[in-house]
Amino acid sequence: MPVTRGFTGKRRAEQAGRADRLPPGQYDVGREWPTLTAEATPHLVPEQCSITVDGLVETPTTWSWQQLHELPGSAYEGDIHCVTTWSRFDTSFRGVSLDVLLEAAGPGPEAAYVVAHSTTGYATNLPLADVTDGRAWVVWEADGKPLSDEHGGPLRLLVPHLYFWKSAKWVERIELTDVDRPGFWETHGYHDRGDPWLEQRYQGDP
Ligand SMILES: Nc1nc2c(c(=O)[nH]1)N[C@H]1C(S)=C(S)[C@@H](COP(=O)(O)O)O[C@H]1N2
Ligand SMILES: [Mo]
Repeated sequence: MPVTRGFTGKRRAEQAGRADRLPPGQYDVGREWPTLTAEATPHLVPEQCSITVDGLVETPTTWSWQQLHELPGSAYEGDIHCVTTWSRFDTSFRGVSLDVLLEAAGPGPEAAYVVAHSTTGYATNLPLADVTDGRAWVVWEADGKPLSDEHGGPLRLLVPHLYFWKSAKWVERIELTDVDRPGFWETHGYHDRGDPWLEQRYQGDP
C-alpha cells in the first residue's frame, strides 16, 4: 500500500540521517524508553530529596530540593545510550549542571574520580573529567515532565556521553575520590569509564 510504503520510506530516511549519531553496536529504540533497574524502584518524596557533594572537596555541601531549584538551571537535549544496545535520540532533561555543584564544593587537588551514590545503595564510578565542563547534570525533569519513579525521579544523575548505567537513578550523593572505586555494575564486569563511541562495555575493553 502506498501509505505503508511512504511511511517506511520516511522512517528509513530519518534513520539514514541519524546513522552518524548511533555508536557502534547500538540500535535506535524509537520513542519507547526502556527501564533498566537492578534494585526495587523506590518512591521518594521530592521535597525530602537532597543532593550532597562530599569526599575530597574543600566544602562538603548538601542542597535541599528547594535549594537545588534556586540554582541556575540548565537543560540537555540529545541522545542516551544503554550498554544493552538501545539508544534513544532527542531526549530532553532539565536540572542543574554538576559544574555548579562542584564549584560550590571545591574539588581538592587529589580529586580525580567521583562515585555517584543512589538512595538504594546502587553506585557508579566516573572520572571527574567526565562530569565537568557541561557534560553532567543532576536532573528532575525529562521530556517536559517531572522524572518518574521508574526513570530515577525525583533526582537522577545524567551523563549522556557515557553509557547510561553511569547515570545513577535516585542519586543522593556525589563523592569525590583520589582512586577509581568500582560501583555496582563495574564490580560485575562493566567498564570503569563506559564511552559508547569507544565501545567500552566491559572491563578489559580499550
Ligand atoms: N539506581 C540505579 N540507577 C541506574 C540503574 C539501576 O539499576 N539503579 N541502571 C542503570 C542503567 S544500566 C541504565 S541503562 C539506566 C536506565 O535508565 P532508565 O531506566 O531511566 O532508562 O539507569 C542506570 N542507572
Ligand atoms: Mo543500561
